[in-house]
Amino acid sequence: MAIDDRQPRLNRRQLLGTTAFAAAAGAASVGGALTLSGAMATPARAADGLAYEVKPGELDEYYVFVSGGHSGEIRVVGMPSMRELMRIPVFNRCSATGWGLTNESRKVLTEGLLPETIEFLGERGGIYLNGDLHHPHPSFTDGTYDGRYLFANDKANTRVCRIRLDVMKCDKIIQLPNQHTVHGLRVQKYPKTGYVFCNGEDRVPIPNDGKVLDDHKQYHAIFTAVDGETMKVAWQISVDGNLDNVDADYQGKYAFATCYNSEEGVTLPEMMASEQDWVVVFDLKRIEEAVAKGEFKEMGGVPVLDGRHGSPYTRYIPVSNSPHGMNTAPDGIHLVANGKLSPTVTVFDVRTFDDLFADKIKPRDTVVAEPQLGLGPLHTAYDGKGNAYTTLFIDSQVCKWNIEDAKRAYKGEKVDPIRQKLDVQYQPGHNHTSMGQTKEADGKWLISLNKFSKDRYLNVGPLKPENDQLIDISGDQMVLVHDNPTFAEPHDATIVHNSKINPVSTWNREDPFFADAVKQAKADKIDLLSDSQVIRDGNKVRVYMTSAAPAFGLDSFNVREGDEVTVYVTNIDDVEDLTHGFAIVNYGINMEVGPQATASVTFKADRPGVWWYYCSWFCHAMHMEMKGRMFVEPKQA
Ligand code: RUQ
Ligand code: CUA
Repeated sequence: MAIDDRQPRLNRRQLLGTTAFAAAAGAASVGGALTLSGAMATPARAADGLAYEVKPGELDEYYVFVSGGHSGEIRVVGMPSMRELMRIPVFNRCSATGWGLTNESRKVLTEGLLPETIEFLGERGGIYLNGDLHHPHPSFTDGTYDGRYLFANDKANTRVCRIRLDVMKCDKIIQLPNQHTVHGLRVQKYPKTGYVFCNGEDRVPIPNDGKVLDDHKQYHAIFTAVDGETMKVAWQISVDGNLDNVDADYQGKYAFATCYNSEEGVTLPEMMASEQDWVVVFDLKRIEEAVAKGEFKEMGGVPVLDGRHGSPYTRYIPVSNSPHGMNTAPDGIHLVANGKLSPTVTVFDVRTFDDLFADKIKPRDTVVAEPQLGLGPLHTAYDGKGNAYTTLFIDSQVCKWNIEDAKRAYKGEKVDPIRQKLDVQYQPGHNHTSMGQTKEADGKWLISLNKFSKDRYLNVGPLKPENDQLIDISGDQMVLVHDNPTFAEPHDATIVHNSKINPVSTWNREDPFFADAVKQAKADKIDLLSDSQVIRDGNKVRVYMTSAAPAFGLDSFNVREGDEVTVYVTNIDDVEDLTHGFAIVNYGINMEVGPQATASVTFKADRPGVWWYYCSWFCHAMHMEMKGRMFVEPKQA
């Protein structure tokens, strides 16, 4: 159905009449409801709204770290311009930077894999080619971002990564044992990160070696705490149900996760059978004490506790069927579990959790509000002024509501907590406010990460982009100011004030990222900053060369067919933004070599002949001339 934006459109509610009918339509066919959920006339921008145009040469006020979804990467976006500033390859391979090809990146991609995965990937090139990155979250100190690291999950291959924010490169990836997928990921906010909390979504037998197959009573879901400093698993705990999203408090005492499939079924009807699922709360101190006292089973080389019903380490709080997002408010008190299949969100007061664990109150006594917001609440963001913003997936709206009013209504007062509903285009998942996941929420901006863009952009074929929208929340009313297409696909994002992040412009020669290359050069008595030389070591050949615009240290080098060749390129330019690349024609090789960095790549010289190598970054007026030849001498017959 073609939509003509110049024609006034029917509001879906006017068309469908009742919410119940809309619910039925939404449940029966999201796609059907979608075509009707067009934008109402975009409200004029409030006269006192925030400036969102960032003029040429001006800098954005915020960094946004946006999940690249099943592209496997992180994207760094400036806000409010929403310009994409950089991509950080993580779980994917990257043709531009050589991520997945260079020795430095392959070390990151392989050193944290489980032994059985290394075996499994043996004939598959040794690395996973895909990842599904959902939740990027920066490290905290004292309830706010400290600019050290960004952590994220790979749902597809059960991995957790760490990105160094000083160089904006991934420096660690680990794969979690016992667990099957990592979905929700959040970090400890206080006193610091600390733990990275990883929700195991799917339930499988442990060990998952084929002895148990269809007997799903023997499946387990696992919650993992990774130590963000060492990137090692600190502990794991088994739970009932499938874990979805997670968050942590501002006190450093609890983590909490939404669970669906309390039925522990394996088919859709089984998973949806019961009216209620739950939020599971983890008592971090009790878990740490138990680990310290050795009260765990070691499985897959890590301590695993039993956190299922009746465990001293967990409490299960019933909420409506299939809750999704879990979001801690910047006030340090309230947490919201988002209903997804229920039109409600459930608000907890974290101060009640001590009594809950002391068994002085019942699980539902922790609930202080449960406002009904609309259809398909998925995630909630906050402005630090007492208001919450919840995405309504089925309604294609953001609902702004007031936490105190929701609490009063829960107590029976006649107040409506809902402040405004704004149409977004379309089907929002996550949403985020500026600094809103810290105690420094500033209430200026909201982004709505929408799963569908439909008619918002020029048609690019059957696969449409997703749509990130920027909303000014500084005034009483939310005002939509910008649309921004994104590629598969926006899940989650974190909005960080630019004062928190301080990246370097050139690499430090002592950087651990290429320490192996420096060590090897030292063993070969090579000074990487000045020497360009070929070292032969049996059929292993190490080619060292500098790169300084517009020339490599070697015009040519010789190897023999069948040699295992490692080329180390050191960019000795000490100039901001002077990156070189190193590509070998028809050998499938290209890599980034940043200013003052060393990068290396290893390959088999199995094609005799003349092979030009060239610089792939346009670095100089004579960039085209920055090249040389690799001579591969044929084997003597
Ligand atoms: S989840 S759309 Cu993967 Cu973050 Cu909610
Ligand atoms: Cu160096 Cu182009």
